[in-house]
Amino acid sequence: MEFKPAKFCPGCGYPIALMLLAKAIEKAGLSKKAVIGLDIGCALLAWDHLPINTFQTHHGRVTSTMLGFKRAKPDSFCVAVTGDGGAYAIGLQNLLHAAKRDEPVFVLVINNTVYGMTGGQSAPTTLKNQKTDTHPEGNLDEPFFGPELLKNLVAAGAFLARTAVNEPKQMQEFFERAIAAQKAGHFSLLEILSFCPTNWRTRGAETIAYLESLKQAFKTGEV
Ligand SMILES: Cc1ncc(C[n+]2csc(CCOP(=O)(O)OP(=O)(O)O)c2C)c(N)n1
Ligand code: SF4
Ligand SMILES: [Mg+2]
Repeated sequence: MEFKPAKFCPGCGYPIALMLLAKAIEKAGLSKKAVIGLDIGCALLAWDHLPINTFQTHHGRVTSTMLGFKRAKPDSFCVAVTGDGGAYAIGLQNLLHAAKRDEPVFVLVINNTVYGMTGGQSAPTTLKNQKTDTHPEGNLDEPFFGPELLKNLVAAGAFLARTAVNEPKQMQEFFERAIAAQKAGHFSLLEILSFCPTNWRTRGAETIAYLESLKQAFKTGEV
């Protein structure tokens, strides 16, 4: 499996998650049937990174675009890749209804706790007291827990989970679970806590420590 050079910042978590996603798709024999939608945000930097067909969609509209594709081509494997802002702010309405209707799409949320592409503004996932460009004295709100919010909406058979880019085994297992959910006709959402050293203004080990600190607030595992 060949990947074109990534356009992400050095140390970004996106290419780690995307590489494991592509490998899980290949392992499941779905490389030809898979279609990946990329929301606006740093997800769009993956447009020619993977040897898998991709769509570029509008900000917050990747879930609805990919569920439309799935309805048109039911034998495809549809993935909607989005940032936390795209999923839980501008795209929340689309996401809630797709989950409630048990649409057979896989939503992959890369949660870096900020609006990464636009310069590190606060997002719904920004932690209380976290300093961002728009909250230099610290965010005032509690963060938003996407998979937990969907829990009471989804049908039996849907898959909801959270992991982190430095948990490759769990990521691999959850990709397999999400693929199985779509094969069985169900919705799935996996949130991956991900490095954004550019906007966190961290370097090296500091970046890993910051991701580890996020796990205190955002519990990993199946929801
Ligand atoms: C309708 C619309 N509103 C705002 C924007 C500007 N915009 C582009 S990316 C982005 C935020 C992306 O944040 P997130 O979804 O968390 O993705 P990340 O870049 O962090 O991976 C915003 C607000 C846009 N492109 N379209
Ligand atoms: S801004 Fe953050 S999320 Fe975007 S490419 Fe750079 S490190 Fe990755
Ligand atoms: Mg983000």
